Order: sequence, then structure tokens, then C-alpha cells
Amino acid sequence: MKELGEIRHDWTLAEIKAIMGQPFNDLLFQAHTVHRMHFDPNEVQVSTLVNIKSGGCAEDCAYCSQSARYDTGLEKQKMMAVQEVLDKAMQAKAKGSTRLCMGAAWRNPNKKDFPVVLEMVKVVRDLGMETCMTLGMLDDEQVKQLKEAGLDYYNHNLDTSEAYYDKVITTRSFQDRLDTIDKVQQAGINVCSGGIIGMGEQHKDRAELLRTFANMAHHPGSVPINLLVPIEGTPLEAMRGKTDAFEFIRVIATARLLMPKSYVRLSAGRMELNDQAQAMCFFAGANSIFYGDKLLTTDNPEADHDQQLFAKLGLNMQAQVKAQRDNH
Ligand code: SAM
Ligand code: DTB
Ligand code: SF4
Repeated sequence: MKELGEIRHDWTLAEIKAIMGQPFNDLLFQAHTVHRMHFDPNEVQVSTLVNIKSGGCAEDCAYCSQSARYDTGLEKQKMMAVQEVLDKAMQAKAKGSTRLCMGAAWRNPNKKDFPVVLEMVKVVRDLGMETCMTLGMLDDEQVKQLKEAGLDYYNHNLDTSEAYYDKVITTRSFQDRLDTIDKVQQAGINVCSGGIIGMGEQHKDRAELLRTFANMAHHPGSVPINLLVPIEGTPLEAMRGKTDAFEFIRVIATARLLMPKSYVRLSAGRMELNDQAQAMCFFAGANSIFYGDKLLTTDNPEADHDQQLFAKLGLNMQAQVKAQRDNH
């Protein structure tokens, strides 16, 4: 590493592997040092997820409960009404959440539903919450309309390294994902993009995934690191319990070191991490989480439990912030 905390876009795979593989205490010390350069170490940003369109998805993502290709027992539902999203937003806001992240089980949004999506952005924004959408691939016109509606963040994950990608998803390419991320960034919407750990990938895949983000011209403002939630009926069901929490914490710490100014989000999989492991994630540089008892289709820790954990750690939930538009 050249200088700790320097914003760079020219990381090599060898450098990243060396960072991620160094003794755990060295890694955590470096990551925490960099974390303190740009963030209050005792503050955490919280977002709440709402699944606005559940199940029946055409894609074959091997981890996903919502793919129509696997029998996961999930009931397909039609798109949620705007009023229901508004109700959920109000509940989330009352519990201290500052951003609503609305997800849809789509390959890409269709013409009929898109005006409703735009309306959702507007009503949630009018409530004084930040808005995030995750709707699959977007075309130029859709990106433009989301920007005009006032969308703050767009979530679009790369999930894993380019080399491992087709072991997980075959119905769209790594390049398709990069193209959507690029459009979103160009339009001035904050990018939220990360991946999943625990899908059978190797260390070098984790390093490559982080390298892709770290070498983007603009680091994503938000980098969600998910621990696979193994879903019965999906091809990755058998990965249950295969990932060591320390390995996951190493990825968080490395993300913090490579992208010093980005929010690193401790995302799916918190049910599998005990409070001590989560505390280590916060020490390693995670400074945002999904908050509320449901992710999209699976369980997340109860808000009350998170409140107790925050109290034990002296962590404060970030009050309303303006989305950072000038992130590198
Ligand atoms: N359909 C859209 C898409 O794929 O971009 C948006 C919703 S999709 C469910 C959002 C992200 O959730 C995925 O890219 C993946 O990273 C994450 N995710 C989905 N299922 C997961 C699981 N079982 N464990 C961990 N992360 C998961
Ligand atoms: C992200 O990286 N993780 C969130 C959000 N972005 C959309 C979704 C996690 C989903 C976990 C599995 C489920 O609940 O279906
Ligand atoms: Fe569909 Fe998104 Fe699930 Fe893939 S991750 S199957 S695109 S909902």
C-alpha cells in the first residue's frame, strides 16, 4: 500500500490479496485507522428494505429466493401499491431509518410499472427520507426519469468476480451490470454496488470483486457486503455455514481500505453473525446496515435487538443526511 487512506483507482490484484491476507490484527488496525479519517466511528447509517415486487423473476441468480427457476416456496406477488410503500416508509422513518431501499424482482422494469416506481420515489422523498431503488437493468430513459423523480441511490450489485460470475448467474453478464452502473453514475445518481460472500468463491474472486469497485473512476458511494443467506431450493442452498465470520470481516476491512470515503454496508447475513462479529465489522469500517426485521424475503435482526447492540457499542444512528453527490 502506498499511503494509508489515499484515494486510488489503480489497485493491483496482488496488492489487494496481500491486504486481505495479512494478519487479522494488522488488517483491522489499518482499516479502523482509515475509517476514522473520513467518518465518525461511532455513527451508523441505517436503511430499510421494502420488496415492492416479490418473486417470479426471470433471472437465474443461484442465490435468490425470487428466481422463478427454483422452487423456494416463495409466493409471487404483484407490485405493491404506492400507499403501502408510503405506510412502510413512515414506519421505517418512525424507527429512525433515513433511507428506504425499494427492491423489485425484475430483470429490468417494464413500461407499465415504471410510472408507479417513479411515484414511489416521489412520495418517499416528500416524506424527507432518502430513496434507493434496485430494479435490475435500466435503459437511458429510465435512468433519466429516476433522476428527475429525485432518486438518491441506485443499488445494482456485481455480486462476485467476473471470473466466478457465470457460476452464479447465466442470464445476464458481468458487463451488463457494469453498463447499468455506469449509466446510473453518469446521470448523477449515487451508486450502491457490492457483492455476496460465501457462494463458493475463492479469495482471489473476493479480491477481484473489490478491485473492480476500487478501480472505478468513481468509487460507489455505498458498497453493500452481503453474507450469503442460503435459501432452500436454490443451487447455493448447500453453502450454509461454509463461511467463517473472520473471512467475512476481512472483506469488510479490505473494502474500507480500498474505498476510504464510501459507506461500507454490513448487509444480508447478519442473522448468521453474532453481536461480537458484527461489532468487529463496525470496527473494521462498516458504517451502514439494513435495519428492520425483514430484508427482501428473509429475516433480519429485530430493530429492538439492533438498538440494544448500538447501545452496548455506543453507536449512534445517523440522523437524516443529504445523499453525498460528490463521492469518489
Ligand atoms: N432484481 C434486482 C437485481 O438483481 O439487481 C434487485 C433485487 S436483488 C434481490 C438485490 C441483491 O440482493 C442481489 O444483487 C444480491 O446481491 C442480493 N441478494 C439476493 N439474494 C441474496 C441472498 N440469498 N443472500 C445474500 N444476498 C442476496
Ligand atoms: C443488497 O446488497 N442487499 C439487499 C439490498 N442490496 C437490495 C438485499 C439482500 C437480500 C437478502 C435475501 C432476501 O431477503 O431475499
Ligand atoms: Fe431476480 Fe434480482 Fe433475484 Fe436475480 S437477484 S433472481 S435479478 S430478483
